[in-house]
Amino acid sequence: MRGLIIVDVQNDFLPGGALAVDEGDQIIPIINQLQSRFDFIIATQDWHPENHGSFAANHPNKNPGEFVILEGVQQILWPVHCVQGTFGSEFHQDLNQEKWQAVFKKGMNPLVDSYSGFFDNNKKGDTGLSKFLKDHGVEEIFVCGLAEDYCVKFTVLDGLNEGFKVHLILDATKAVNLHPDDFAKAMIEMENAGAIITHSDSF
Ligand code: VGL
Ligand code: ZN
Repeated sequence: MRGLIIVDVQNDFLPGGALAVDEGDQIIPIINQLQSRFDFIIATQDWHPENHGSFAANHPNKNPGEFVILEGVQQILWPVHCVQGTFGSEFHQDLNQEKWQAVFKKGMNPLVDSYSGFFDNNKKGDTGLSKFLKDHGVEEIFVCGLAEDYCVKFTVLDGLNEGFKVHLILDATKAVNLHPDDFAKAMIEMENAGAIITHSDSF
């Protein structure tokens, strides 16, 4: 069976949000249309405690875009975003949630960031997504959402590692683009790892 994975379409990643992805809202109607073609849909949700180590505000004299070491691993710093229970952490109100089988929350451990919907960045914490998909007979996943160069990319790469056939839906994702070519670089990385790049009207 095939499944649709909607990554982090939350207010803080949309225009006006704390970590806004340019034109991120443009993918919402595309994702809603896509949902009508899937019987198995799950979403991921960035869900940080206030003291999360990826927030620049939690490190003295540090700004977003700078780096720290968290648990021995280099971590880029972000503005405070997707704090549990805040408006910014909610899914956008126009995103259809009716058919979702489950929501997988991530980023709760303050000591490690968690881009992928499967595992944290240290590959220690497991959200249970891989087992959930396998238990439901899902072998092929179609990934969309935000942001293409972070959470979408790492979800695609972990999905491939977990043995799924993975499609990235090109027109249903947008990048943060801290550097202007981040979108293209992430695309190449996913393709080289074995992802199939597709378009919402071509499958
Ligand atoms: C994300 C940066 C920090 C994402 C989440 O959803 O791509 N990016 N947290
Ligand atoms: Zn985050």
